[in-house]
Amino acid sequence: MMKYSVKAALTVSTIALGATAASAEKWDMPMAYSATNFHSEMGVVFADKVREYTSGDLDITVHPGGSLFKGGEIKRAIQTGQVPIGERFMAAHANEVPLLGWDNLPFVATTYADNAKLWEAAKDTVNGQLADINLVTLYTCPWPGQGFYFNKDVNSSADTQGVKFRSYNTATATFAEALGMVPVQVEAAELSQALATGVAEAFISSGSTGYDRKVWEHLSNYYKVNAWLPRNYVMVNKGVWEGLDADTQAAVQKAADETGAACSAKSEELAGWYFEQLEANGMKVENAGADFLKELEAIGADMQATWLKDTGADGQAILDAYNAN
Ligand code: PCA
Repeated sequence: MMKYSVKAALTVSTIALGATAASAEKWDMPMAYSATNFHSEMGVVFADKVREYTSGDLDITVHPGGSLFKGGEIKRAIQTGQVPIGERFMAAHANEVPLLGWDNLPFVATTYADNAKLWEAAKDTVNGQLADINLVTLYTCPWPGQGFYFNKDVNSSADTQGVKFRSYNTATATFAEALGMVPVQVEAAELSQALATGVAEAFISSGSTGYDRKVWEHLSNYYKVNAWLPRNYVMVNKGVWEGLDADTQAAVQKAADETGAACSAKSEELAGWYFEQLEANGMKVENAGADFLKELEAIGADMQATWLKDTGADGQAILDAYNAN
Protein backbone atom coordinates (compact mmCIF):
# COMPACT_ATOMS: atom_id res chain seq x y z
CA MET A 1 0.00 0.00 0.00
CA MET A 2 2.75 2.35 1.05
CA LYS A 3 4.72 1.45 -2.04
CA TYR A 4 1.69 2.17 -4.21
CA SER A 5 1.11 5.67 -2.85
CA VAL A 6 4.76 6.66 -3.35
CA LYS A 7 4.44 5.60 -6.94
CA ALA A 8 1.21 7.57 -7.28
CA ALA A 9 2.86 10.67 -5.82
CA LEU A 10 5.76 10.31 -8.22
CA THR A 11 3.37 10.10 -11.14
CA VAL A 12 1.57 13.24 -10.02
CA SER A 13 4.80 15.21 -9.70
CA THR A 14 5.92 14.03 -13.16
CA ILE A 15 2.66 15.26 -14.63
CA ALA A 16 3.02 18.60 -12.81
CA LEU A 17 6.54 19.04 -14.19
CA GLY A 18 5.36 18.13 -17.66
CA ALA A 19 2.59 20.70 -17.42
CA THR A 20 5.02 23.51 -16.51
CA ALA A 21 7.30 22.68 -19.42
CA ALA A 22 4.42 22.42 -21.87
CA SER A 23 3.01 25.84 -20.95
CA ALA A 24 6.25 27.57 -22.00
CA GLU A 25 6.67 27.90 -25.74
CA LYS A 26 10.10 26.67 -26.77
CA TRP A 27 12.01 28.14 -29.70
CA ASP A 28 15.32 26.97 -31.13
CA MET A 29 17.46 29.83 -32.43
CA PRO A 30 20.25 28.93 -34.87
CA MET A 31 23.14 31.39 -35.08
CA ALA A 32 26.04 31.12 -37.53
CA TYR A 33 29.07 32.31 -35.58
CA SER A 34 31.13 30.76 -32.79
CA ALA A 35 29.70 30.55 -29.28
CA THR A 36 32.31 32.97 -27.92
CA ASN A 37 31.68 35.61 -30.60
CA PHE A 38 29.92 38.71 -29.27
CA HIS A 39 26.97 38.23 -31.66
CA SER A 40 26.35 34.77 -30.21
CA GLU A 41 26.87 35.94 -26.62
CA MET A 42 24.33 38.68 -27.25
CA GLY A 43 21.94 36.08 -28.64
CA VAL A 44 22.07 34.40 -25.25
CA VAL A 45 21.49 37.75 -23.52
CA PHE A 46 18.45 38.22 -25.78
CA ALA A 47 17.09 34.75 -24.93
CA ASP A 48 17.55 35.47 -21.19
CA LYS A 49 15.72 38.79 -21.51
CA VAL A 50 12.86 37.18 -23.44
CA ARG A 51 12.49 34.55 -20.73
CA GLU A 52 12.46 37.27 -18.09
CA TYR A 53 10.09 39.70 -19.86
CA THR A 54 7.61 36.95 -20.82
CA SER A 55 7.77 35.47 -17.29
CA GLY A 56 9.05 32.24 -18.76
CA ASP A 57 6.30 31.87 -21.36
CA LEU A 58 8.80 31.98 -24.22
CA ASP A 59 11.94 29.93 -23.80
CA ILE A 60 14.58 30.42 -26.53
CA THR A 61 17.57 28.09 -26.87
CA VAL A 62 20.52 29.51 -28.82
CA HIS A 63 22.48 27.14 -31.10
CA PRO A 64 25.68 28.99 -32.15
CA GLY A 65 28.39 28.07 -34.64
CA GLY A 66 26.05 26.86 -37.37
CA SER A 67 25.38 23.75 -35.25
CA LEU A 68 21.64 23.55 -35.94
CA PHE A 69 21.65 25.09 -39.42
CA LYS A 70 24.71 26.30 -41.29
CA GLY A 71 24.96 30.05 -41.85
CA GLY A 72 23.88 29.75 -45.46
CA GLU A 73 20.75 27.77 -44.50
CA ILE A 74 19.48 29.84 -41.59
CA LYS A 75 17.45 32.45 -43.47
CA ARG A 76 15.58 29.82 -45.44
CA ALA A 77 14.98 27.71 -42.33
CA ILE A 78 13.24 30.69 -40.70
CA GLN A 79 11.32 31.66 -43.85
CA THR A 80 9.94 28.16 -44.25
CA GLY A 81 9.16 27.73 -40.55
CA GLN A 82 11.68 24.94 -39.89
CA VAL A 83 12.74 27.15 -36.99
CA PRO A 84 10.76 30.12 -35.64
CA ILE A 85 13.78 32.38 -35.12
CA GLY A 86 17.44 32.68 -36.08
CA GLU A 87 20.32 34.97 -36.90
CA ARG A 88 21.99 35.62 -40.21
CA PHE A 89 24.52 37.91 -41.88
CA MET A 90 22.06 39.53 -44.24
CA ALA A 91 24.33 41.00 -46.91
CA ALA A 92 25.00 37.37 -47.80
CA HIS A 93 21.52 37.38 -49.35
CA ALA A 94 21.88 40.51 -51.45
CA ASN A 95 21.97 38.31 -54.56
CA GLU A 96 18.34 37.39 -53.77
CA VAL A 97 17.18 40.74 -52.34
CA PRO A 98 19.62 43.39 -53.65
CA LEU A 99 18.53 45.96 -51.07
CA LEU A 100 20.12 43.79 -48.35
CA GLY A 101 23.46 44.99 -49.66
CA TRP A 102 22.81 48.43 -48.11
CA ASP A 103 25.43 47.75 -45.42
CA ASN A 104 27.92 46.36 -47.90
CA LEU A 105 28.53 49.58 -49.87
CA PRO A 106 32.25 50.39 -49.78
CA PHE A 107 33.29 53.62 -48.03
CA VAL A 108 29.75 54.97 -47.57
CA ALA A 109 29.31 54.48 -43.81
CA THR A 110 32.63 53.65 -42.17
CA THR A 111 31.94 54.51 -38.53
CA TYR A 112 29.43 53.05 -36.07
CA ALA A 113 27.56 56.37 -35.98
CA ASP A 114 27.32 56.52 -39.78
CA ASN A 115 26.36 52.87 -40.01
CA ALA A 116 23.52 53.55 -37.53
CA LYS A 117 22.46 56.56 -39.58
CA LEU A 118 22.45 54.49 -42.77
CA TRP A 119 20.38 51.75 -41.09
CA GLU A 120 17.92 54.45 -39.97
CA ALA A 121 17.59 55.49 -43.62
CA ALA A 122 17.34 51.90 -44.87
CA LYS A 123 15.37 50.02 -42.29
CA ASP A 124 11.75 50.66 -43.31
CA THR A 125 12.38 49.64 -46.91
CA VAL A 126 14.59 46.71 -45.92
CA ASN A 127 12.07 45.45 -43.36
CA GLY A 128 9.27 45.83 -45.93
CA GLN A 129 11.14 43.63 -48.40
CA LEU A 130 11.92 41.09 -45.67
CA ALA A 131 8.21 40.95 -44.77
CA ASP A 132 7.56 40.04 -48.42
CA ILE A 133 9.71 36.95 -47.92
CA ASN A 134 8.07 36.05 -44.59
CA LEU A 135 10.64 37.54 -42.21
CA VAL A 136 10.35 40.03 -39.35
CA THR A 137 13.53 41.66 -38.03
CA LEU A 138 13.79 41.84 -34.24
CA TYR A 139 17.22 43.43 -33.96
CA THR A 140 20.35 43.96 -36.02
CA CYS A 141 23.97 44.31 -34.91
CA PRO A 142 27.01 45.52 -36.87
CA TRP A 143 30.33 43.73 -37.25
CA PRO A 144 33.42 45.91 -36.88
CA GLY A 145 34.81 47.47 -40.08
CA GLN A 146 35.97 45.21 -42.88
CA GLY A 147 39.57 44.90 -44.00
CA PHE A 148 41.80 42.42 -45.82
CA TYR A 149 43.71 39.39 -44.56
CA PHE A 150 46.65 38.11 -46.63
CA ASN A 151 49.61 35.77 -46.25
CA LYS A 152 52.06 38.40 -47.55
CA ASP A 153 52.62 42.14 -47.85
CA VAL A 154 50.17 43.68 -50.29
CA ASN A 155 50.72 47.17 -51.65
CA SER A 156 48.43 47.14 -54.68
CA SER A 157 46.53 44.84 -57.02
CA ALA A 158 49.90 43.85 -58.49
CA ASP A 159 50.25 41.69 -55.36
CA THR A 160 46.77 40.16 -55.42
CA GLN A 161 46.69 38.54 -58.87
CA GLY A 162 45.58 34.91 -58.73
CA VAL A 163 45.20 34.89 -54.94
CA LYS A 164 42.51 32.47 -53.71
CA PHE A 165 40.04 34.61 -51.84
CA ARG A 166 37.34 33.58 -49.38
CA SER A 167 34.24 35.67 -50.05
CA TYR A 168 31.09 35.82 -47.93
CA ASN A 169 28.71 37.06 -50.61
CA THR A 170 28.45 38.15 -54.22
CA ALA A 171 29.65 41.68 -53.49
CA THR A 172 32.88 40.50 -51.90
CA ALA A 173 33.40 38.03 -54.75
CA THR A 174 33.06 40.94 -57.20
CA PHE A 175 35.53 42.96 -55.14
CA ALA A 176 38.01 40.08 -55.25
CA GLU A 177 37.66 39.60 -58.99
CA ALA A 178 38.28 43.28 -59.57
CA LEU A 179 41.59 42.79 -57.76
CA GLY A 180 42.48 39.82 -59.96
CA MET A 181 41.76 37.29 -57.18
CA VAL A 182 39.82 34.03 -57.42
CA PRO A 183 36.84 33.99 -55.06
CA VAL A 184 35.37 31.01 -53.26
CA GLN A 185 32.40 31.40 -50.90
CA VAL A 186 33.00 29.91 -47.44
CA GLU A 187 31.07 30.36 -44.18
CA ALA A 188 33.01 31.75 -41.21
CA ALA A 189 32.49 28.44 -39.39
CA GLU A 190 34.53 26.70 -42.12
CA LEU A 191 37.10 29.43 -42.59
CA SER A 192 39.96 27.90 -40.57
CA GLN A 193 39.67 24.69 -42.57
CA ALA A 194 39.59 26.58 -45.87
CA LEU A 195 42.80 28.39 -44.89
CA ALA A 196 44.47 25.25 -43.56
CA THR A 197 43.78 23.30 -46.74
CA GLY A 198 44.73 26.16 -49.07
CA VAL A 199 41.20 26.49 -50.50
CA ALA A 200 41.55 30.15 -49.52
CA GLU A 201 44.62 32.27 -48.79
CA ALA A 202 43.02 35.69 -48.24
CA PHE A 203 39.68 37.19 -47.23
CA ILE A 204 37.88 40.34 -46.21
CA SER A 205 36.34 40.56 -42.75
CA SER A 206 36.56 42.25 -39.37
CA GLY A 207 39.23 41.71 -36.72
CA SER A 208 36.51 39.77 -34.92
CA THR A 209 36.33 36.87 -37.35
CA GLY A 210 40.12 36.73 -37.70
CA TYR A 211 40.36 36.45 -33.92
CA ASP A 212 37.59 33.84 -33.63
CA ARG A 213 39.19 31.68 -36.32
CA LYS A 214 42.78 32.17 -35.06
CA VAL A 215 43.83 33.11 -38.58
CA TRP A 216 47.35 33.95 -37.41
CA GLU A 217 47.94 30.21 -37.73
CA HIS A 218 47.74 30.64 -41.51
CA LEU A 219 47.97 34.33 -42.45
CA SER A 220 50.39 37.13 -41.63
CA ASN A 221 48.94 40.51 -42.65
CA TYR A 222 45.80 42.48 -41.88
CA TYR A 223 45.10 45.69 -43.77
CA LYS A 224 42.61 47.99 -42.10
CA VAL A 225 40.28 49.41 -44.69
CA ASN A 226 37.05 49.92 -42.75
CA ALA A 227 35.25 49.50 -46.05
CA TRP A 228 31.83 48.83 -44.45
CA LEU A 229 30.24 47.50 -41.24
CA PRO A 230 27.83 44.76 -42.27
CA ARG A 231 25.07 43.60 -39.94
CA ASN A 232 23.71 40.36 -38.58
CA TYR A 233 19.93 40.25 -38.16
CA VAL A 234 17.92 38.29 -35.62
CA MET A 235 14.72 37.43 -37.43
CA VAL A 236 11.50 35.61 -36.74
CA ASN A 237 9.12 33.85 -39.11
CA LYS A 238 6.34 36.33 -39.93
CA GLY A 239 3.50 33.86 -39.36
CA VAL A 240 4.95 32.80 -36.02
CA TRP A 241 5.38 36.45 -35.02
CA GLU A 242 1.81 37.31 -35.94
CA GLY A 243 0.63 34.32 -33.93
CA LEU A 244 2.02 35.82 -30.70
CA ASP A 245 -0.34 37.89 -28.54
CA ALA A 246 0.36 41.62 -28.27
CA ASP A 247 1.86 41.40 -24.77
CA THR A 248 4.33 38.73 -25.82
CA GLN A 249 5.27 40.66 -28.96
CA ALA A 250 5.92 43.77 -26.84
CA ALA A 251 8.02 41.80 -24.36
CA VAL A 252 10.11 40.20 -27.14
CA GLN A 253 10.55 43.55 -28.91
CA LYS A 254 11.71 45.18 -25.67
CA ALA A 255 14.28 42.40 -25.25
CA ALA A 256 15.31 42.85 -28.89
CA ASP A 257 15.66 46.64 -28.69
CA GLU A 258 17.82 46.41 -25.59
CA THR A 259 19.96 43.63 -27.01
CA GLY A 260 20.44 45.37 -30.36
CA ALA A 261 21.73 48.51 -28.60
CA ALA A 262 23.99 46.51 -26.27
CA CYS A 263 25.33 44.40 -29.14
CA SER A 264 26.23 47.45 -31.21
CA ALA A 265 28.01 49.03 -28.24
CA LYS A 266 29.89 45.77 -27.61
CA SER A 267 31.00 45.59 -31.25
CA GLU A 268 32.40 49.11 -31.08
CA GLU A 269 34.09 48.44 -27.77
CA LEU A 270 35.79 45.29 -29.10
CA ALA A 271 36.84 46.59 -32.53
CA GLY A 272 40.27 47.87 -31.43
CA TRP A 273 40.80 45.00 -29.00
CA TYR A 274 40.55 42.46 -31.82
CA PHE A 275 43.41 44.18 -33.67
CA GLU A 276 45.52 44.04 -30.51
CA GLN A 277 44.88 40.30 -30.32
CA LEU A 278 45.88 39.78 -33.96
CA GLU A 279 49.11 41.68 -33.30
CA ALA A 280 49.76 39.86 -30.03
CA ASN A 281 49.57 36.64 -32.02
CA GLY A 282 52.18 37.80 -34.49
CA MET A 283 50.20 39.40 -37.30
CA LYS A 284 51.21 42.65 -38.93
CA VAL A 285 48.19 44.97 -38.61
CA GLU A 286 48.37 48.21 -40.55
CA ASN A 287 46.36 50.63 -42.65
CA ALA A 288 46.04 49.78 -46.32
CA GLY A 289 48.63 51.78 -48.28
CA ALA A 290 47.61 54.77 -50.38
CA ASP A 291 47.95 52.98 -53.75
CA PHE A 292 45.93 49.98 -52.61
CA LEU A 293 43.28 52.21 -51.03
CA LYS A 294 42.90 54.21 -54.21
CA GLU A 295 42.22 51.03 -56.15
CA LEU A 296 39.76 49.84 -53.50
CA GLU A 297 37.90 53.14 -53.66
CA ALA A 298 37.57 52.91 -57.43
CA ILE A 299 36.22 49.35 -57.18
CA GLY A 300 33.90 50.52 -54.39
CA ALA A 301 32.44 53.23 -56.60
CA ASP A 302 31.64 50.60 -59.24
CA MET A 303 30.02 48.38 -56.62
CA GLN A 304 27.83 51.24 -55.45
CA ALA A 305 26.79 51.98 -59.03
CA THR A 306 25.83 48.32 -59.52
CA TRP A 307 23.83 48.31 -56.28
CA LEU A 308 21.98 51.45 -57.34
CA LYS A 309 21.19 49.85 -60.68
CA ASP A 310 19.93 46.67 -58.96
CA THR A 311 17.85 48.46 -56.33
CA GLY A 312 16.53 51.36 -58.44
CA ALA A 313 14.56 54.09 -56.69
CA ASP A 314 14.60 52.25 -53.34
CA GLY A 315 18.39 52.25 -53.14
CA GLN A 316 18.68 55.83 -54.31
CA ALA A 317 16.11 56.96 -51.72
CA ILE A 318 18.14 55.32 -48.95
CA LEU A 319 21.37 57.02 -49.99
CA ASP A 320 19.58 60.37 -50.46
CA ALA A 321 18.03 60.14 -46.98
CA TYR A 322 21.42 59.18 -45.53
CA ASN A 323 23.23 62.03 -47.25
CA ALA A 324 20.55 64.56 -46.29
CA ASN A 325 21.08 64.03 -42.54
N1 PCA B 1 32.63 38.49 -40.06
C1 PCA B 1 31.73 37.66 -40.83
C2 PCA B 1 30.90 38.63 -41.62
C3 PCA B 1 31.48 39.96 -41.42
C4 PCA B 1 32.54 39.77 -40.40
O1 PCA B 1 33.19 40.67 -39.89
C5 PCA B 1 32.43 36.74 -41.74
O2 PCA B 1 33.59 36.97 -42.10
O3 PCA B 1 31.80 35.78 -42.19
